[in-house]
Amino acid sequence: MTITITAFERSPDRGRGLARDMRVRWALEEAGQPYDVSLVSFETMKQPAHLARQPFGQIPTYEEGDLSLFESGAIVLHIAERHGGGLLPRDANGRARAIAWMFAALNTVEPPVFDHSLARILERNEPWYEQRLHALENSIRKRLDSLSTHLGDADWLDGAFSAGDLLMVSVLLRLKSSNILDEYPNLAAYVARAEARPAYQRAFAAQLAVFHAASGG
Ligand SMILES: N[C@@H](CCC(=O)N[C@@H](CS)C(=O)NCC(=O)O)C(=O)O
Repeated sequence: MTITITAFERSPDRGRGLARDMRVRWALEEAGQPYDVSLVSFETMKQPAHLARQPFGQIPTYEEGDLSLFESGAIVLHIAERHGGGLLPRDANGRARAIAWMFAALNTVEPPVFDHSLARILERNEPWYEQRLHALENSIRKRLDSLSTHLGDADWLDGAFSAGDLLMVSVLLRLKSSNILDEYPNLAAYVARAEARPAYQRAFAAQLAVFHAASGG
């Protein structure tokens, strides 16, 4: 059954792989599932046809037969459950823990990381920018301190690579353009380890090709 996802026609991140279609592409590559991509403009995303798939007018969405999904975390979980790819452990407890890490990535780590990237883009000229940035960096450090302690010398968060790692790394990648990640050598190595995965590289190349095509080069 054909899988179709949506992604930005022209990603604001200029092909750096930070838009949330990247995590879905990556999960599909891990699971060895071919997929089509429907590219949407910001304008199209707010039209009824897209809102019927994604009530908040965002990307990514996922369609497979009569299933239509939104929310990148839910999509990655669906791919892991239906298509495997080793994204969830076979044993029930390991699987529950991997799902807990998926939630931790999206619910505990992503909020301050995302606010930080947004502030760097949208709030740069505000008089309180430096204070806000400092506060956001401290919120991020609080999370990274704990994450770094948990990871220790391990390769992945809980045994073998899982959808929990996929989402956690997808979130941490947003920090690459700041220096915060470098304060945590084990987390920087964790991100690099994930980026070296062939599935990640295929997904990254695919989204970059879209950006190059849209930019005429
Ligand atoms: N929680 C949603 C967030 C989706 C989201 O923020 N998508 C961004 C791209 S990464 C978007 O479509 N932004 C455009 C907009 O909100 O108008 C998910 O994980 O899928």
